[in-house]
Amino acid sequence: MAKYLYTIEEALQQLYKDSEDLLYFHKEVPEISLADIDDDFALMFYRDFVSRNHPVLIKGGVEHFSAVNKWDSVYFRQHFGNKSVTATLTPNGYADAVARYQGEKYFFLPEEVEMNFEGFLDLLQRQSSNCVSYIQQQNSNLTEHFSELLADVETEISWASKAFNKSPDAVNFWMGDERAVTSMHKDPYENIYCVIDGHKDFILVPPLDTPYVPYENYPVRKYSNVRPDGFDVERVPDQETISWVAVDPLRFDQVRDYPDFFKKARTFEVRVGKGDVLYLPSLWFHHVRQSHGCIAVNYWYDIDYSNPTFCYYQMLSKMCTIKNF
Ligand SMILES: O=C(O)CCC(=O)C(=O)O
Repeated sequence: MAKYLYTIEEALQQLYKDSEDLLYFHKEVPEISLADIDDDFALMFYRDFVSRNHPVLIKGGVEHFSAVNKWDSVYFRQHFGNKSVTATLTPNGYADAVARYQGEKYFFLPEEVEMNFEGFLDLLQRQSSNCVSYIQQQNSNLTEHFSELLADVETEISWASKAFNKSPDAVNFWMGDERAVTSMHKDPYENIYCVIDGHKDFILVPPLDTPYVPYENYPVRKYSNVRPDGFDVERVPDQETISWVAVDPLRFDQVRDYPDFFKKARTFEVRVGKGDVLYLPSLWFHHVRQSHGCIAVNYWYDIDYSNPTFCYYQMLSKMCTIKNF
């Protein structure tokens, strides 16, 4: 059997040092402006960000969408009040997230409820305690269910489609309560995230810091019958447990449980404002908060599986998987 000269820990230290010196020395998400978007932008975007798997904030990147001047609660109520939408409901704002219930930790899925847009906007406005609503389906709901709104945005982002050499797999519409938080996770998608109204606050952690992002196995449950005075909890058929990120980057009371995350994982905080675009590269961990009634549209482009970066991160994930006894 081959004898390796270095331990996994030594190799990970080398990775940390090199990425600190070469990749993440700016410690922040670079910002460019709409003025930089010319005919050559796709090439520049690919060269400077996609090929480096590095996020970038494009200020005013979708300012030209008519949605930016049109979409808000009043507009939706006037024009699409009767339109059927699928909203998710939770008692605490945490959908697809870990929460304590009767003394145990579970991974909770939200309740999904079909209602008309007006009903959703009423819920949003009322902000009842123990009932947090969010339109957050990631099934290309904008193209599949809100096609009336497509004329106010674009079906794809031309410079991104050119750089990725494909069209998006999904275009998603988001609108929600400021209490609705998306817990830390990663996706196998190149994400072009556009804020139409309000703002979103992202906390990002690069995939190179996978060694410091703890995962645990949780039993899965689903909220049901969420209402101001309570909620029910259901088992989910065919889904007993899930492995999910155990840490919440805002919960400093978790420092003792997950010291490596708070000491070593590099976090990049970025606010995406009205009309701005965030390029969130595939496999970056992200945690997301929002202003009340924030509206966003994001374009998910499938990851390039033939790129060595994907294989490399797969290997890193395997190396860092710890056996739980
Ligand atoms: O906007 C959010 O709440 C979450 C966005 C997200 O997780 C994504 O686009 O992958």
